[in-house]
Amino acid sequence: MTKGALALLVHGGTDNWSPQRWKSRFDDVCEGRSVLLLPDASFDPADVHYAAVWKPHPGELAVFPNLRVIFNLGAGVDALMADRSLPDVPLVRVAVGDLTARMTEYVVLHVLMHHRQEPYLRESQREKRWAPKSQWAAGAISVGIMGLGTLGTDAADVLRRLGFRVAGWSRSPRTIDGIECFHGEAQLEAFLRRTDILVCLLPLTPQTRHILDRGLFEKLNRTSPLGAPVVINAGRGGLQNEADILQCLDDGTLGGASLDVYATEPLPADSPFWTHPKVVLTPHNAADTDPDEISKYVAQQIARFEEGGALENVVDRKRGY
Ligand code: NDP
Ligand code: OXD
Repeated sequence: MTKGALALLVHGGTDNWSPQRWKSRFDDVCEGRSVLLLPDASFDPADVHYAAVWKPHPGELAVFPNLRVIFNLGAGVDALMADRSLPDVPLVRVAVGDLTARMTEYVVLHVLMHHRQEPYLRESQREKRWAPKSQWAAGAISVGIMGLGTLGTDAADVLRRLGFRVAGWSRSPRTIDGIECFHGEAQLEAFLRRTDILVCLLPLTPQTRHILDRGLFEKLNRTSPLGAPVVINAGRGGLQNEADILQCLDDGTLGGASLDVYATEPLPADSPFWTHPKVVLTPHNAADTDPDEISKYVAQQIARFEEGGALENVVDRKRGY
């Protein structure tokens, strides 16, 4: 019996997202199954049983009458959830050790960068200024992580082991060794009041859109050795009110920001973020998806599913993540 085809739809991203590269990885791991690289492949839509996608255009997935599973090739599914014509089949997202480790590297790098006053030290170097500032222990800094899911939990654990006082905020109650856990809107303010460095690893949903705004920044702690609080957003650009971030950096409500994601990507050339002295900017590559790892992850899930096993990391469409 011929195996149902897998349609591959990849739009945009770093060179890691080269569609040809994904096609060759999927060809390697999908033995006996045709892998159709869209939009160029010629095919009968009825043959497609699986779709592996990154940022498909709205409506692109609605054309397959026999689709069984959609695999998102990244962790965040906001682009898919915005597609009103998305077929009503299980939607699987990425939650694998490789991606998690990359995000933890990003979070630890940026927390340490602000904690160790790197922006100031690099500026001193450029100006040939020998001007050490007093240094403090990690234990003097409270890091607060919004989103205690796959990514937030791992980053929290590594930061805790580095000596930071770590708390996290989630939708439902969580218990994690050594991490102060807060949840729900009722506990958000208490979480913010104790936070010096805020890390955002939330998914973008109707509930979280623009959550990072002036009202939230004003509740962060201002009495740490850092002086003003710092925000690090590697979730999604839609989580942040960008005008508020800029104003809060300029009036001192925030002391610095590390941003990996933006309302518009690629970030427009005239965005003030590019040149703002208090912004450490990266181009949405905090944690890139690795085609080798993820093609294997998808192929294994399909094999298990076809043997009657359960799919892992299925998105709850009602929650939106
Ligand atoms: P998970 O689904 O595992 O975790 C999401 C966390 O956010 C959970 O703890 C969840 O709470 C919490 N959450 C969701 N909605 C709310 C809410 N309304 N209020 C409070 N907490 C909420 O996701 P991941 O950790 O795998 O990924 C998080 C996000 O990171 C992705 O959605 C994606 O946008 C982004 N990402 C960015 C990358 C980059 O390179 N910049 C790379 C990969 C991912 P609960 O535990 O109760 O469910
Ligand atoms: C993801 C991403 O969601 O790369 O995986 O942003």
